[in-house]
Amino acid sequence: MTSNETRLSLYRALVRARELENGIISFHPYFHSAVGEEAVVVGGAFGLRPDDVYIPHYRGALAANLVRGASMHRLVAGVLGKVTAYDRGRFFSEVRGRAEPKNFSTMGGFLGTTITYGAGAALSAKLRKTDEVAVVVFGDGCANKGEFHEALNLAGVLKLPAVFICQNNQYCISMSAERGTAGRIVDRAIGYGMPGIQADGNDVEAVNAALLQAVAHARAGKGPSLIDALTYRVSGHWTTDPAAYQSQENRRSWLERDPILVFENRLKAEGLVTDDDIKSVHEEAASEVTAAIAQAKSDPPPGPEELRPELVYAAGGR
Ligand SMILES: Cc1ncc(C[n+]2csc(CCOP(=O)(O)OP(=O)(O)O)c2C)c(N)n1
Ligand SMILES: [Mg+2]
Repeated sequence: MTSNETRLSLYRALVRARELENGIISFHPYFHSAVGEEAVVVGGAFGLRPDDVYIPHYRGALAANLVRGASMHRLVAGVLGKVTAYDRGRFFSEVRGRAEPKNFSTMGGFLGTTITYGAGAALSAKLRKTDEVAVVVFGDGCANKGEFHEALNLAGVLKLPAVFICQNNQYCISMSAERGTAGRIVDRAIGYGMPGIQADGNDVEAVNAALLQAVAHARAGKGPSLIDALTYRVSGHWTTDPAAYQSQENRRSWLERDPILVFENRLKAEGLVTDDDIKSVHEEAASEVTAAIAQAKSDPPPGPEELRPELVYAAGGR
């Protein structure tokens, strides 16, 4: 049974993720926003041990970094390509940056490949005879690539301590799941001999419960799991995409089940928070974001000395 204290920190993590997403959206024309999908991002990372490996989906990577303990300022500096970023501003992108030198993979632009990194990290944990778990999050579009099948087959055969989480927002750029995805992603778990969990991707507690169940399974040496966290991309593929190819009605109905509203309504109904508490959690997170953006904007860009490879490796960058 999760304590109310833990549930409230999960709530704060969810709001912090939303405020950070909104902060980046306010100035970034090509941000691949995870607004509306934070329950998968936060619920899929919350409660892991520091020595567990976490490999993010590119959409939501910043928020996942926060959950893993990264500095908000340094993450925003990464988006702006400033020298104070985790990678010292060498590759500016919204999805770079890491919490610590260990156990948080950065992203490449070649999607799908990270699913195999998840199997690889889990194989490493097993070969080193640890009880570490590797968690990898990827989109529904990525789940239709060869790497998904290779990674799940390997993990299934070798009973690797991996948790595969599909951030299923039902879109792959402009292609809807009806056009691009055969069957239900969760059902693919059977083919690879692992449990499949269908989670409500707009309910952070449901996603987190699925994560913790899958992690316990993996830690006990029972092998991998696949979590299909069903949500919806309520924004364009990136900030300035009007997403005219989406049905407005569909979008509206998912917006009514916004993950923040879902959790706030539950916490209020249980008497755990008041409207005033909610307001102050949002205000606190929003002012943290404003300060992080202001600080990162005034930071310097990397100088030519950053081109020296030995500095890059010393900084833990690539
Ligand atoms: C190997 C590869 N193919 C194509 C792309 C172009 N691309 C960028 S984002 C994206 C959509 C991915 O869809 P999904 O996995 O569902 O993630 P989402 O954007 O919905 O979060 C594509 C196809 C890419 N980056 N890498
Ligand atoms: Mg998608």
